[in-house]
This record gives sequence, C-alpha cells and structure tokens, in this order.
Amino acid sequence: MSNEQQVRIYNPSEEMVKNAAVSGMDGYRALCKEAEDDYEGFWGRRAKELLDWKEPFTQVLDESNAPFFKWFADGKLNVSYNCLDRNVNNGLGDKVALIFEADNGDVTKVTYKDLLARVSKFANALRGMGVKKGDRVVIYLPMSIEGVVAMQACARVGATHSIVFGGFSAQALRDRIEDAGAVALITSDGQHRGGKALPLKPIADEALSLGGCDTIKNVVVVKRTGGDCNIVAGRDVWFHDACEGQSEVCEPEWVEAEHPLFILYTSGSTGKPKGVQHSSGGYLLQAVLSMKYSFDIKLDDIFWCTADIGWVTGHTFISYGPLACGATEIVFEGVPTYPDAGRFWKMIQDHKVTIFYTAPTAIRSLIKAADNNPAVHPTKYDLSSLRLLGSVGEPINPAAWQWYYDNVGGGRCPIVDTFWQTETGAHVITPMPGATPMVPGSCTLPFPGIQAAVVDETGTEVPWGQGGILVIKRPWPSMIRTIWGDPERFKKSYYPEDFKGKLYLAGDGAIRDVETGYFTITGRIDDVLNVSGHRMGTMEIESALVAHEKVAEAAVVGRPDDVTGEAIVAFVVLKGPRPTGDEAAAVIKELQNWVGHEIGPIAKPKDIRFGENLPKTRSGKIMRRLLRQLAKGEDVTQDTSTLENPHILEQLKG
Ligand code: 6R9
Repeated sequence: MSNEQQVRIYNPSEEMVKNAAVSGMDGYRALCKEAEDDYEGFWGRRAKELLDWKEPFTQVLDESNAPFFKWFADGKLNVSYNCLDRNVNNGLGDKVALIFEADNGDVTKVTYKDLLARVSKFANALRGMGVKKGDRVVIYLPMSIEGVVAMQACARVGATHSIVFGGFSAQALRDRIEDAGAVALITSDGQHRGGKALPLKPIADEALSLGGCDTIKNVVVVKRTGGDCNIVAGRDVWFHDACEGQSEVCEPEWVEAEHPLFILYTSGSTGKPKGVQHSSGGYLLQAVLSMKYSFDIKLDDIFWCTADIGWVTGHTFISYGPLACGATEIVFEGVPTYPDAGRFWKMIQDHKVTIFYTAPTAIRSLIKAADNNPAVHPTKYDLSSLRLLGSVGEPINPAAWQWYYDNVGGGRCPIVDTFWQTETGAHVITPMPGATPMVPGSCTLPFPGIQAAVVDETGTEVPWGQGGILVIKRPWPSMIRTIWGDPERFKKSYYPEDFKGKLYLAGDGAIRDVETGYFTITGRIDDVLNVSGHRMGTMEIESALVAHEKVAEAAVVGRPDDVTGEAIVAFVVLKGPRPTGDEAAAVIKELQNWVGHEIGPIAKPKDIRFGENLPKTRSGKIMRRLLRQLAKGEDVTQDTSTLENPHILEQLKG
C-alpha cells in the first residue's frame, strides 16, 4: 500500500463482536497467547473438542523427522464419520446439508441423513470393486452432489482421492492418474455450464488411452447430461448401477490421523505439477476451525463457497469444513454469468445465503458486468440475508474490496480476506470477523496458532514496514505432509536450505504495516519487481490501475531492462471496448500518469497493452508466467493447456 493511499479502517459491528466465536481483539489475542504459551496444548485441546476420535491420540506433534511433521499420530478417526454420522447422531439428520443448484436453475436439497445414505451406498460400491484403504482414486467430475458423495465415500473407505478439475485436458488428467497410481476413476458423461452440455467422458477415455494408466481397474460414470456415452465393458460402470442395491449402512474404515485423505495437484515453480498430500486428522481440524473462527459458522447459517471442488478451496470449504460443522451449504453447478451476470446475487436472494465466499477475479468481472448492465447490479437484489463475506485466491485490490463491501455487503458485512494455499490446507492469515478491524487490501493478522513472519533471504525477520518473504515458523496441523512420491522436492520447495530447513516458505512476498503489524501479500515472490533498485509488488501497481475509473482488470509483470534492471509492463482490460491506434495511445498516457500519481513515478508502467480479457487458468488465476513471455516479446512456449481463453494472447502481443 502506498503512503498516498488513504487507509480506511472498518471495525466489526458491536453485534458481530458480541456473537462471534472470536470476540473482540481481546478474544483474538487470548487465543494467540494460549498458542504461544502452550503450542501443543492449544491444538490438542481443539482436536479433542472438535473432532470425534475412534481411538484418542496421546501425542499431539511429532517433530522427530522434520520437516515431515506428524500430528495426533496415534489417534484414529474417519473423516466421513465426522462429517456425516456424527451430525445424524446429534439430531441433525433431517437438516439440509447441501442445496444443489444446477446450471439451469433446478434445485435439489439433500439432508444429512440422505447424504450419509448416498455416501454409504457408494462407499460399499467402491469396496465391492476392491477399492481399499490407501488406494488412490482420481475424481474427474463437475460440481455436483455426486462429486461431494464421491469424495466422502473415498474418505469413508480410507481411499486417498485426487480430484482433477473438470476443465483440465486429457493429457493433464493422464499425468495425474499416472503420478498418483490410481486404481479407479470417477467421472461423468458430461457437464452443464452456461447453458451448454459439454462432454467429459470422451476426455476421460482419451486420457486412459494415452498410456501410463494401467493401474486403473474401474471407471465409474455419473449420468449427468444424458445422450450417447461410450461404456467399456468390464471397466466402466454407471454410478447409479454401482449404487443400486447397496446397503445404506457402511462401517467406516478407521484410519490413523496421518493417513492421506487426499492428494491435490497444484502448479509449482517448474512445469510439473506437485501432488500436495494432506492428512486426515490435522486437515479436518483446521477445516473446522477456519469455519468457526474465520467464518463464525452457526447452525442457522446458509454458507456458500463458489469455488469448484477441483481446487483446495472447494475441498476445505465445500466437501469437508461445512459438513464437519453440520452446516447447510450451496453447491452450484453453473457459472456466474449465466443466464446473466446477476446469477450470484439472485442465488443469494433465493437461498437466503448468510455467508458468501468468492474470489477477487469473480468480483472484478461482476463489477465490470454491473457497470455495463445496471439490471445485474447487486443492489437490484435483496441481499439482506448476508452477514459475512469472504475473499480468497489472490490479493483483493482496495477498489474491488470497497465495491464488494458497499454493494454486496450493503456496508454491513465484514469481509474476511483469507490468505492460504493448497499447501496450508486451511486459512493462515485472515481477519476474525468479530474481532479484527479490517483494512481493504490486507489479509490482516495470522490465524490463532499460526506463527507467520516476514523474513529476508537469510531467514532473519525484517522490521515492520519492510517487504520480505512470507514464512511460517512452526508446523501446523493442516499443513502439506509431502509431495506425493517426491519427498525431496517437498523439502526443497517448502523447507529450503537457505532457511536451514526450519521455516516453511509460502512462496509469497509480504509486508507488515508499521503500526498495526497487519500483513499485506505483495504477490508471489517471483512477481516482485526490482526497478532501479526499488522493490515493488506487481499487486500494488495493479491495484492503482484498477482504481482508475476506466480500468476493469490489470496484470503487471516485469521485463528485463538494460537501464533500470526491470521494466514494468501492464496488461489492462478496460471497462469499455478495447482501444486501438490514437485512442489507445491517449489512454496509455492517461494511465501512466495515473499510476505515477497514485504510487510515484517509479511505478509508471513503461509498456501498457490492452486486451478484452487476461489469460487465466480455468480456476481464474492470471497466468503471469505467460504474460512475462509476452512482455519480453517472446513467443509463448509454455504449456497453455490450462488456459481458459487462448485467443486473447494475440491481442496482448504488443
Ligand atoms: C486458497 C488458494 C495460493 C496462492 C497464494 C497467494 C494467493 C490466495 C490470497 C492470496 C493474497 C489472499 N492467495 N489467497 N493472495 N491474498 N487472500 O487460493 O490456494 O490455489 O494454492 O493459491 O494464491 O499467492 O500463495 P492456491
């Protein structure tokens, strides 16, 4: 945040302070102190209180083989039991667990009792196929009830699932199946998105035909779109046929707390995706704790996380966290812009959503849509049910934060800007909605028990106000356990020698506010630019650009420069049409001056290019490495298989 930007502070309402799980800053500080004074006791007490154990643990943390930490290692539990059976046993059987809204608007409600029955039937079907504890099962499904059922059923029989996002290609699916050595694949005939039926099974078939997938013995196919579907005799079975006649009772497989619940592939700094391996006990504990502390979940809440189950956010905040809390949640099949860009707001209105959790990229695109079409502006809908908003996935620029706060939250709802990663499993830096005064653009303070810090290249903590590298000093229960099949890469990536193997390296830069100690994430470390010896977060420049009235979205990267070390290149999407010629030249000048005014002349982008959109992965992340190649004037050589909108590369060539 530049000094020139006015910092506004938003205090939680009195009502929030009074009723929230973490009440007031005193409440927050007391939790932090409890963890500081007795780290293992802090986590151990919560693990006992918040999870049901088949066999209690006697040791909280085992650091003997660091950085391969173990939590609650001699305890046994089952994640699906904790998400389903215990809610049914506690009188929540008839409570709605899932409200599924299909792409076409059809709504299906599933109670806890019903969900337990569905999961048990499919778990029995999996057992019948020979799937057992420790086997890997790849799930390649759209957003669906069956997607959640499949994950829970794997957990129930002790199989380790690995979800591959439904937008990934056959090659990407094949690579993940091979790396995981999966015995079964669960997919669907197709998926509905934006009014279209898209095939999925043909992609799965292609993946399996590419070689390296011999470990797959069974393919289960959910019927979603109907129509022709290739079913290979002896290998493929319809999901409904597999469940037919199965018992609604299925004894859970009691597993050790460290048993791998899932592997989730995520991009690293190299081309090959990393299979991030998570545990059962520690992971579930922090999924629950994030629901309780960051989202202040209560039994009468209607919780909606818009992420896909193919990403970690969908794991922790759709498939596991809300269910383990006995919450009612929305599962949405479609896209935010169909039938129009008011879809999210209409769904909040229809289902009386109380907690809404989405990504800055979605907010920015809906700002643009609302500017162009007042009919889909959030203020046109009744959003009075909302009491809390969340943001995740990337830093939220203050302008988008403010719009979200004013227009979606009606100036009433706190925004929890939750910083975390696939590797952290759950929130690590985030406001507590009934405690932390919020500052737009800052994820504020560490989750109680998380010892986050900002350090220099040698691992020494830097003073507040000075940018550096974000690390976590002590292991935490929901952390990554290893990279599947590659423990050396795990150590190198996350516990590097530079820090003597003692600090978890998040891969992001951060700066703490001089007065409050609040964290602001400055972007991935490889996104920090050095222009004439000045360190600058690309996010800071993007934020300034987006604050300009004409700009809808911006991404900034560095390009090597003979004089200044690096030069700033900005890729910009305007709210109006994409300008060309003289008009473009005029807007470029205007934006350069604007950034110069907002941050300082040093931050002025040297080169500004306009596109109708930015290159994004299907999960909505801007592909910065690709932008860097474009900025340098190079041909794009990197893999673009995860790119949602390849045609805009041409526009951004410059
Ligand atoms: C949960 C998730 C992780 C990376 C992370 C950081 C960025 C996520 C953020 C944020 C600033 C936030 N990120 N949340 N940056 N503020 N609130 O997104 O996991 O897909 O693994 O991405 O996303 O750069 O390192 P994942």
